[in-house]
Amino acid sequence: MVVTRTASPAAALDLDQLARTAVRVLIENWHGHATVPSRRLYPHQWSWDSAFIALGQQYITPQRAAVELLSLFGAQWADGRIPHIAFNPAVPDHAYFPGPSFWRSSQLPGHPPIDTSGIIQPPVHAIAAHAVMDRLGANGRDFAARAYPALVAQNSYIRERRGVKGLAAVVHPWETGLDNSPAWDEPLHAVPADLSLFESYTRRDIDHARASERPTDEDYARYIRLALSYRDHGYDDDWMRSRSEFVVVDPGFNALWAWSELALAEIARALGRNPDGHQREAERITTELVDQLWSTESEIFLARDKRSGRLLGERTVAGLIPLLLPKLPQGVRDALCATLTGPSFGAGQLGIRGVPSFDLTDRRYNPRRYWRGPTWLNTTWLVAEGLRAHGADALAHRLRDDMVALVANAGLREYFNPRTGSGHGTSNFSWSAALLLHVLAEVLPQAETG
Ligand code: 2M8
Repeated sequence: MVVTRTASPAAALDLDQLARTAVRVLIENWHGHATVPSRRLYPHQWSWDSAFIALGQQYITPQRAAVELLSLFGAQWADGRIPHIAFNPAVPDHAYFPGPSFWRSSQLPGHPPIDTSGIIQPPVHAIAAHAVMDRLGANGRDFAARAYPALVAQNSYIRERRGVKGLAAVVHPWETGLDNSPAWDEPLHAVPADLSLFESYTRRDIDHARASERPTDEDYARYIRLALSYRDHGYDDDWMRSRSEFVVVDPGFNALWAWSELALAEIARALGRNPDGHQREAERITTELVDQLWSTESEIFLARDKRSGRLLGERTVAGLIPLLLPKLPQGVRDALCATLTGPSFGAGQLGIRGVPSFDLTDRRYNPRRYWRGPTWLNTTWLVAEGLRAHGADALAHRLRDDMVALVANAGLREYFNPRTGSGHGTSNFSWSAALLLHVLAEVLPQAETG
């Protein structure tokens, strides 16, 4: 990709150099059919990462972006779930924990041809598939014809196997993608933290990232316990929905499910199919989100703990993601924009870069610890897309400029301090590279590929 203009004359950033660095990271992290989020910390294919990554790969070659998505769909289970990790058989089991020997997917009847985890992640894949289909031009239809059935099966799984009162439940914090969010503290802390699990299992994440920027051992023990219980009940969703120690209805996950139905409507249309069912489904989920998860008092969407039935009070970036939905009532949309730009998130305000993952005014806000405060490029991009869907273009532009400035200042890090802009977590992180390319292509209309 060659980008020849600066985003802002004052900043005089070398955008061409930034784009070339991002391309290099995506090429280095590519393993022949898929891209690892990070070579050492996350050495396999992750589900929602691959969707964000495909949005950037399309500027290298759209064919590569198509392969990225199709290889993930190759790991889809017979019940339609797209697992959160597709393991690379060339990588040793101990390189990442929990690895293939923990999840034991190959012992299940009708298992996919490669080892996978058994939990899911937010369904952003249809959005990426729609973009890639368009980018492929004349070959887009063939790609869409292969992707569409996988995407429909993914959403059917979510509706039928994870449905709770018309919305979808997640049964593990990792399924939300915002693994360590303070929103999960209350339900997660009800799960016993059995540290003796570390006699049998070894964390690998803290070999590659600072422990102070990762979840605590207590929370990791809870993650292991929940995953073991799902595995040992044969990944049975009926059991999990009714009996798991963690069942949560997350506004981010559900908003992305609805948004993906809108993308599916576009793909269906391109394939000459009737898009109405997808459109109706998106509207239905939007209505349920507003009815069940909107908090008039907090002016943000909140997660609900299915076990207690209560809304969880934490204001996180997941509660802003429903901005993506075009049929949001105007009052909700306006209140959400006020929350986004107010003291809790400070978006667009002097001294704040991007959208912090957690409420700046909460005593648990931590600008360096994984999902407990830092700005991430994927969630910032999603909020910017939401603003654009509602015509708030100036703030959407500002958030995209923030993404570029964060990378220009700190590199392609996993996450960033919203106030100082310092980079944290792993380096050469694939979705940061991919979304940077995507934003540069959007911001700079004359961006060329080559
Ligand atoms: C993080 O999650 C993984 C577990 O899935 C981990 O901490 O080991 C999260 O940031 C998640 O959203 C992301 O998909 C994954 C890979 O980038 O890393």
